[in-house]
Amino acid sequence: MTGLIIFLIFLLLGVIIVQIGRVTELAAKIRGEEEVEQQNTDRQAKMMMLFLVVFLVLGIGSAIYYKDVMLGYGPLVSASEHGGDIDSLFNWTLFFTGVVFVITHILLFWFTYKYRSMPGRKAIFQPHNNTLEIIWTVVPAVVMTFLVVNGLVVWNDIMAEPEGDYLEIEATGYQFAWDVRYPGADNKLATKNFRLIDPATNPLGIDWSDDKAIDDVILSGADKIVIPVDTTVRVRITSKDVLHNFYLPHFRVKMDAVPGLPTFFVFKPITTTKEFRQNLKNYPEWREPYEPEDPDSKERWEMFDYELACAELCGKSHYAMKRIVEVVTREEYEEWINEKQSKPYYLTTIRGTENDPRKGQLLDIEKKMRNVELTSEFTKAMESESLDDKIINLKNVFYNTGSANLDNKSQSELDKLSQLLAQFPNVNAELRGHTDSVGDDDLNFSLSESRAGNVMQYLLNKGVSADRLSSVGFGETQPIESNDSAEGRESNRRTELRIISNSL
Ligand SMILES: [Cu+2]
Repeated sequence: MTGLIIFLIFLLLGVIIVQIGRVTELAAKIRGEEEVEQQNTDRQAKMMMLFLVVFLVLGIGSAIYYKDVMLGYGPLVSASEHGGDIDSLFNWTLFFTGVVFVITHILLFWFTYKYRSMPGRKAIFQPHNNTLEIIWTVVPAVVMTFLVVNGLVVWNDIMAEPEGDYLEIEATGYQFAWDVRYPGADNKLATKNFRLIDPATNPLGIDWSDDKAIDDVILSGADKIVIPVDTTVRVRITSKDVLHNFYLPHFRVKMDAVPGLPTFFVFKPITTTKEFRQNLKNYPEWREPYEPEDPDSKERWEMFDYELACAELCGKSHYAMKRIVEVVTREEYEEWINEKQSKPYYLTTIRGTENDPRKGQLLDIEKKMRNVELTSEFTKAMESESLDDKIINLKNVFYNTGSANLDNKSQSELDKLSQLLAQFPNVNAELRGHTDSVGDDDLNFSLSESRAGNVMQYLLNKGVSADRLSSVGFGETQPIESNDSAEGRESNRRTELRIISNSL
């Protein structure tokens, strides 16, 4: 309906213009061409002047009126360290081009008015003027040099490789999301190779044989990027399909994500999301309800978030690449990243699969994680009354196949266990061996017995006193899973520690 009305309005306007033209033509015939021509020229010259005034007043007025919604003005000050420099570049450029724009437009329209055609007035023909040529070459050259040199200085400053400590993360754009990678405890990102890309198991093409890959955190299709305040952040920016652009408007960060050509941007956030919201609160327009229809709506400042936007038209769902960027204190960041680092991508998705180059090894990070887990299982077993809790499955105790000899990999778990036993000298414990159902029952029974015995011997050698420990073998009599599958049998072949008494 609105479309139809707009169409009719334009149609009417067209008709009116045509009609005015006809009337003017008729009037010209009646009054004589020249006189009408002169009247037209006068009218148009005055209209030009009116246009100039309205245009300048509206243009400059709206810029001032809306300045608080523009980056760099009002509440939208830069949230990064270098952002102020970029804002100042913009302001210098705006100043020079603005001044020139206003002056040239006043002159342009004023001249069309002042030098409009008049009876008896003749234009001067001026083929060349050296002074004028020099002025309009030198002035722009000086201004341009100032702007370009200033821009280069700022650019080199911003694009310099960071000195000292920094956090490096990686953003990989694709239609239509971002995969974000954080380094693990080593603070280093693993190398990638596009030949290793596999949509199902390795969407980023990470080289799993690189030890730096073990603890990398991958947020696939990340809905949020969290970064610590007052920390230099270097973002590696890449793309897997078409051109994207990594744009953080509030931080004045903007860089193309180019397939096959890694780019980067270094910046330092200086305002946390919470601080930024508090600042917005000082502006009345930000205190309006976020959902005007909803009486319980929060105010706009409360809903504010920094955003990551793709600033390159990359396809039909280009808009869907918008993400939240949260700047938090260092403590909050530590908490967040520790939680993510507790389940790195490699350990949760690649470990033990055919793509795992470290099959059969026990990794340092796994030992560390197991030590933490074992400690908590051990303390729980001491405090709990339930028999289930009192029995701890010694997950990382392994034997050579078909023999009772301990595999070297078991060392870490058993050393931790002996430490715990030393730390809690009132705890007595029983070691319990189990096998799967394959093979002769009696042999399994004696195998389980000697395996438990070997574990006990290891602990005794570590200095645990003999009167605190005992060992027993159960053979295949106590399966915890079905013996029909290989995984089930693997779970059934196990050694346990049962806390017997905690005579405090
Ligand atoms: Cu995009």
